[in-house]
Amino acid sequence: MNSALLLIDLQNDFCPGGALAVTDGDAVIAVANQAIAASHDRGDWVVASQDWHPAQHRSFAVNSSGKIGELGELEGLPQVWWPVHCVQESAGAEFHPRLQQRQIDAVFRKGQDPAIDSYSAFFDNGHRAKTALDDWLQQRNVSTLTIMGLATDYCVKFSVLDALQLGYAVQVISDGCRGVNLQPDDSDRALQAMQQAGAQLVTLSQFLQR
Ligand code: VGL
Ligand code: ZN
Repeated sequence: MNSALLLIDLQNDFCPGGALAVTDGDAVIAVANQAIAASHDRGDWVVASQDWHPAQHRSFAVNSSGKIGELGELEGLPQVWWPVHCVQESAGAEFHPRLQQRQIDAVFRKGQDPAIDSYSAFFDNGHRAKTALDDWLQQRNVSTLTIMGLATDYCVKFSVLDALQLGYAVQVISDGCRGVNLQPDDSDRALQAMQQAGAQLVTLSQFLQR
C-alpha cells in the first residue's frame, strides 16, 4: 500500500497580506517544501487542495446578512461568514510563490458551489458532493496520508476527519499547520479533535526521520 502527502490550501489569501490571513501562515511553506522533497524522494505521491470560490460565494460576508467572523446559517448548515477570499483566477487564490509546486502530482479544487462551503478536500460541508481526491488516491492504492497546511481549525481539521472516516491512516504534521483562531484556542482544540478521532500528530522532523 502507498502513501501520499496532502497539502491543504497553501494559498496567498491565507498568508500574511492575504484576504483571510492566518497568523504566521507563510511559515508553513518551508515546512511543506521539506515534506514535498522527502515524499518525492521516497516515491510517495504529493497532492494539494486549493480553495476556489466564485466571487458570488455565499460564505462571503458581503453576500450574506452577517458580519465577518460571525456564525450564521447557509442552506441549513452552520456557516461562519468570511471575507472575500480565494476567488477563482485571482492572485489570492494562487499558491504561495515560495511553494515548490514542481513535485505536486495533482491539485484538487473545492468550494466552487456558491451555495455550500467546502472546508474538507474530500467533501463539501454537507457531505453532499465529493471531490475527485478519494477516487484518485484509491486508484493508486494509497492507504496512508500525511496532512498539513492552512487552516488548522477549518480546512485541515475537516480534511483529516474525513480522511479518517474514509479509512485512511492519517498523520498530521502539527508544525506544518496554522489556524484562524476566531477563539484563541481553536487550533489546539482542532489538533486534539484530530488526535481523538485517530490521527497521529507528528513534527516535521519526525516525519523526515521516518
Ligand atoms: C478555509 C475558511 C474559509 C481554510 C477556507 O482553508 O481553512 N477557511 N475557506
Ligand atoms: Zn474558503
